[in-house]
Amino acid sequence: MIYVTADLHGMAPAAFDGLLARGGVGPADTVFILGDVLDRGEHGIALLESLLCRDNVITLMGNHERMFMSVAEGLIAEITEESVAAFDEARVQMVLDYLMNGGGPTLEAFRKLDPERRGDVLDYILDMPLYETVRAGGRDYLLCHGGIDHFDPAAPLAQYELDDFLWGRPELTEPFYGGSPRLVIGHTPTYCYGGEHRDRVIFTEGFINVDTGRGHGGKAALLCLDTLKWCLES
Ligand SMILES: [Mn+2]
Repeated sequence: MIYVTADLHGMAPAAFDGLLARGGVGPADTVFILGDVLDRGEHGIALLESLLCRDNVITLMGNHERMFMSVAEGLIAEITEESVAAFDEARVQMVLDYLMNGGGPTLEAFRKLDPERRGDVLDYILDMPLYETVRAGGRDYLLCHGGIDHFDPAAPLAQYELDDFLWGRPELTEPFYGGSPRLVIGHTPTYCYGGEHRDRVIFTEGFINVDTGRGHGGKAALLCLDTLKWCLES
Protein backbone atom coordinates (compact mmCIF):
# COMPACT_ATOMS: atom_id res chain seq x y z
CA MET A 1 0.00 0.00 0.00
CA ILE A 2 1.03 3.60 -0.53
CA TYR A 3 0.82 6.19 2.24
CA VAL A 4 1.39 9.95 2.18
CA THR A 5 2.08 12.58 4.80
CA ALA A 6 3.49 16.13 4.59
CA ASP A 7 4.81 19.14 6.47
CA LEU A 8 6.17 17.24 9.47
CA HIS A 9 8.18 20.39 10.43
CA GLY A 10 10.62 19.13 13.01
CA MET A 11 8.75 16.03 14.18
CA ALA A 12 10.82 13.68 16.36
CA PRO A 13 11.68 10.31 14.74
CA ALA A 14 9.82 8.45 17.51
CA ALA A 15 6.67 10.50 16.85
CA PHE A 16 6.99 9.72 13.13
CA ASP A 17 7.18 6.01 13.98
CA GLY A 18 4.08 6.48 16.13
CA LEU A 19 2.23 8.03 13.19
CA LEU A 20 3.20 5.13 10.90
CA ALA A 21 2.03 2.64 13.54
CA ARG A 22 -1.33 4.41 13.90
CA GLY A 23 -1.81 4.20 10.14
CA GLY A 24 -0.96 0.49 10.14
CA VAL A 25 2.07 0.92 7.86
CA GLY A 26 3.90 -2.38 7.38
CA PRO A 27 7.40 -3.16 6.09
CA ALA A 28 6.11 -3.84 2.56
CA ASP A 29 4.33 -0.46 2.32
CA THR A 30 5.77 2.75 0.87
CA VAL A 31 5.46 6.13 2.58
CA PHE A 32 5.86 9.42 0.72
CA ILE A 33 6.60 12.57 2.70
CA LEU A 34 5.53 15.52 0.57
CA GLY A 35 8.21 17.95 1.74
CA ASP A 36 8.84 20.29 4.68
CA VAL A 37 10.44 17.82 7.06
CA LEU A 38 12.61 20.72 8.34
CA ASP A 39 12.08 23.89 10.39
CA ARG A 40 9.67 25.26 12.99
CA GLY A 41 9.98 22.17 15.28
CA GLU A 42 13.21 21.00 16.90
CA HIS A 43 13.82 17.61 15.31
CA GLY A 44 13.90 18.14 11.54
CA ILE A 45 17.56 17.24 11.10
CA ALA A 46 17.20 14.22 13.41
CA LEU A 47 14.18 13.04 11.39
CA LEU A 48 16.08 13.48 8.09
CA GLU A 49 18.98 11.48 9.55
CA SER A 50 16.58 8.67 10.46
CA LEU A 51 15.02 8.81 6.97
CA LEU A 52 18.45 8.25 5.39
CA CYS A 53 18.29 4.63 6.50
CA ARG A 54 14.68 3.84 5.55
CA ASP A 55 14.19 2.23 2.12
CA ASN A 56 10.40 2.41 2.29
CA VAL A 57 10.19 6.20 2.82
CA ILE A 58 10.57 8.62 -0.10
CA THR A 59 10.88 12.30 0.79
CA LEU A 60 9.95 14.93 -1.79
CA MET A 61 11.37 18.44 -1.64
CA GLY A 62 9.44 21.21 0.13
CA ASN A 63 10.09 24.92 0.09
CA HIS A 64 11.74 24.62 3.52
CA GLU A 65 14.33 22.11 2.24
CA ARG A 66 14.87 24.48 -0.69
CA MET A 67 15.41 27.47 1.65
CA PHE A 68 17.74 25.43 3.85
CA MET A 69 19.85 24.42 0.83
CA SER A 70 20.14 28.04 -0.32
CA VAL A 71 21.33 29.14 3.12
CA ALA A 72 23.60 26.11 3.62
CA GLU A 73 25.25 26.75 0.25
CA GLY A 74 26.49 30.10 1.57
CA LEU A 75 27.59 28.59 4.87
CA ILE A 76 29.70 25.82 3.37
CA ALA A 77 31.25 27.82 0.49
CA GLU A 78 35.01 28.04 0.54
CA ILE A 79 36.16 31.58 1.35
CA THR A 80 37.38 33.12 -1.89
CA GLU A 81 37.21 36.65 -3.23
CA GLU A 82 34.11 35.67 -5.20
CA SER A 83 32.31 34.03 -2.29
CA VAL A 84 33.01 37.01 -0.01
CA ALA A 85 31.77 39.36 -2.73
CA ALA A 86 28.65 37.19 -3.11
CA PHE A 87 27.85 37.60 0.59
CA ASP A 88 25.93 40.76 -0.04
CA GLU A 89 22.80 42.25 1.46
CA ALA A 90 20.57 39.92 -0.57
CA ARG A 91 22.25 36.88 0.98
CA VAL A 92 21.99 38.30 4.48
CA GLN A 93 18.29 38.96 3.82
CA MET A 94 17.85 35.37 2.65
CA VAL A 95 19.30 34.07 5.92
CA LEU A 96 17.07 36.43 7.94
CA ASP A 97 14.02 35.29 5.97
CA TYR A 98 14.93 31.68 6.64
CA LEU A 99 15.23 32.34 10.39
CA MET A 100 11.85 34.14 10.29
CA ASN A 101 10.42 30.99 8.67
CA GLY A 102 11.54 28.76 11.52
CA GLY A 103 15.01 27.77 10.26
CA GLY A 104 16.78 28.38 13.60
CA PRO A 105 16.39 24.87 15.09
CA THR A 106 17.52 23.33 11.78
CA LEU A 107 20.72 25.40 11.60
CA GLU A 108 21.40 24.71 15.29
CA ALA A 109 21.07 20.93 14.81
CA PHE A 110 23.02 20.98 11.54
CA ARG A 111 25.87 22.84 13.25
CA LYS A 112 26.22 20.00 15.77
CA LEU A 113 26.66 17.28 13.11
CA ASP A 114 30.12 16.10 12.17
CA PRO A 115 31.18 17.07 8.61
CA GLU A 116 30.53 13.60 7.15
CA ARG A 117 27.00 13.53 8.54
CA ARG A 118 26.38 17.05 7.20
CA GLY A 119 27.37 15.78 3.75
CA ASP A 120 24.94 12.85 4.05
CA VAL A 121 22.09 15.19 4.98
CA LEU A 122 22.87 17.64 2.16
CA ASP A 123 23.11 14.81 -0.39
CA TYR A 124 19.77 13.43 0.78
CA ILE A 125 18.11 16.83 0.30
CA LEU A 126 19.77 17.37 -3.11
CA ASP A 127 18.40 14.00 -4.25
CA MET A 128 14.82 14.76 -3.19
CA PRO A 129 12.46 14.55 -6.16
CA LEU A 130 10.12 17.48 -6.84
CA TYR A 131 7.24 15.18 -7.72
CA GLU A 132 6.33 11.50 -8.11
CA THR A 133 3.55 9.77 -9.97
CA VAL A 134 1.98 6.70 -8.39
CA ARG A 135 -0.98 4.43 -8.95
CA ALA A 136 -3.00 3.26 -5.95
CA GLY A 137 -6.49 1.84 -5.51
CA GLY A 138 -6.90 1.82 -9.30
CA ARG A 139 -6.28 5.58 -9.61
CA ASP A 140 -3.40 7.79 -10.70
CA TYR A 141 -1.87 10.38 -8.41
CA LEU A 142 0.75 13.09 -8.80
CA LEU A 143 2.51 13.87 -5.53
CA CYS A 144 4.30 17.19 -4.90
CA HIS A 145 4.69 19.76 -2.13
CA GLY A 146 2.50 22.74 -2.94
CA GLY A 147 0.54 22.03 -6.10
CA ILE A 148 1.58 23.31 -9.54
CA ASP A 149 1.91 27.05 -10.11
CA HIS A 150 1.44 28.33 -13.68
CA PHE A 151 -0.57 25.17 -14.30
CA ASP A 152 -1.34 24.19 -17.88
CA PRO A 153 -2.93 20.75 -18.33
CA ALA A 154 -1.11 20.32 -21.64
CA ALA A 155 2.35 21.14 -20.28
CA PRO A 156 4.78 18.28 -19.65
CA LEU A 157 5.95 18.16 -16.02
CA ALA A 158 9.57 18.70 -17.07
CA GLN A 159 8.60 22.11 -18.41
CA TYR A 160 7.79 23.64 -15.02
CA GLU A 161 10.24 25.62 -12.89
CA LEU A 162 11.42 24.06 -9.65
CA ASP A 163 9.55 26.70 -7.62
CA ASP A 164 6.27 25.85 -9.39
CA PHE A 165 6.08 22.65 -7.31
CA LEU A 166 7.11 24.26 -4.00
CA TRP A 167 5.10 27.40 -3.36
CA GLY A 168 1.61 26.88 -4.86
CA ARG A 169 -1.53 27.59 -2.85
CA PRO A 170 -4.35 26.31 -5.08
CA GLU A 171 -7.97 27.33 -4.61
CA LEU A 172 -10.31 24.48 -3.64
CA THR A 173 -11.93 24.87 -7.06
CA GLU A 174 -8.63 24.35 -8.95
CA PRO A 175 -9.30 21.29 -11.11
CA PHE A 176 -5.69 20.57 -12.16
CA TYR A 177 -6.07 17.42 -14.30
CA GLY A 178 -9.73 16.89 -13.38
CA GLY A 179 -8.72 14.15 -10.97
CA SER A 180 -6.68 11.96 -13.32
CA PRO A 181 -4.09 12.18 -12.09
CA ARG A 182 -5.30 13.72 -8.85
CA LEU A 183 -2.69 15.84 -7.12
CA VAL A 184 -1.70 15.02 -3.55
CA ILE A 185 -0.09 18.00 -1.83
CA GLY A 186 0.76 19.71 1.45
CA HIS A 187 2.23 23.17 2.12
CA THR A 188 -1.01 25.04 2.84
CA PRO A 189 -2.42 24.01 6.24
CA THR A 190 -5.97 22.84 5.64
CA TYR A 191 -7.42 25.28 8.23
CA CYS A 192 -6.31 28.09 5.90
CA TYR A 193 -9.24 27.01 3.68
CA GLY A 194 -11.67 27.64 6.57
CA GLY A 195 -12.15 26.50 10.16
CA GLU A 196 -14.29 23.54 9.09
CA HIS A 197 -11.17 21.99 7.52
CA ARG A 198 -9.02 22.20 10.68
CA ASP A 199 -7.49 18.82 11.61
CA ARG A 200 -8.98 17.29 8.45
CA VAL A 201 -7.52 16.13 5.15
CA ILE A 202 -9.14 17.99 2.24
CA PHE A 203 -10.44 16.05 -0.77
CA THR A 204 -11.42 18.02 -3.88
CA GLU A 205 -11.94 16.81 -7.42
CA GLY A 206 -8.51 18.05 -8.44
CA PHE A 207 -6.41 17.40 -5.35
CA ILE A 208 -6.00 16.04 -1.84
CA ASN A 209 -4.26 18.20 0.79
CA VAL A 210 -2.73 16.30 3.73
CA ASP A 211 -1.09 19.26 5.55
CA THR A 212 -3.06 19.38 8.78
CA GLY A 213 -0.89 22.17 10.15
CA ARG A 214 1.71 20.40 12.27
CA GLY A 215 4.04 23.36 11.72
CA HIS A 216 1.42 25.65 13.26
CA GLY A 217 0.35 23.73 16.36
CA GLY A 218 -1.67 21.00 14.62
CA LYS A 219 -1.07 17.26 14.23
CA ALA A 220 0.37 15.47 11.21
CA ALA A 221 -1.94 13.36 9.05
CA LEU A 222 -1.18 10.06 7.32
CA LEU A 223 -3.31 9.06 4.33
CA CYS A 224 -3.47 5.63 2.71
CA LEU A 225 -3.87 6.24 -1.03
CA ASP A 226 -5.23 2.73 -1.62
CA THR A 227 -8.16 3.15 0.81
CA LEU A 228 -8.28 6.98 1.15
CA LYS A 229 -8.53 6.46 4.92
CA TRP A 230 -6.45 8.80 7.04
CA CYS A 231 -5.49 9.35 10.66
CA LEU A 232 -3.81 12.03 12.75
CA GLU A 233 -0.78 11.53 14.99
CA SER A 234 -1.71 10.87 18.65
MN1 LIG B 1 5.76 24.33 2.58
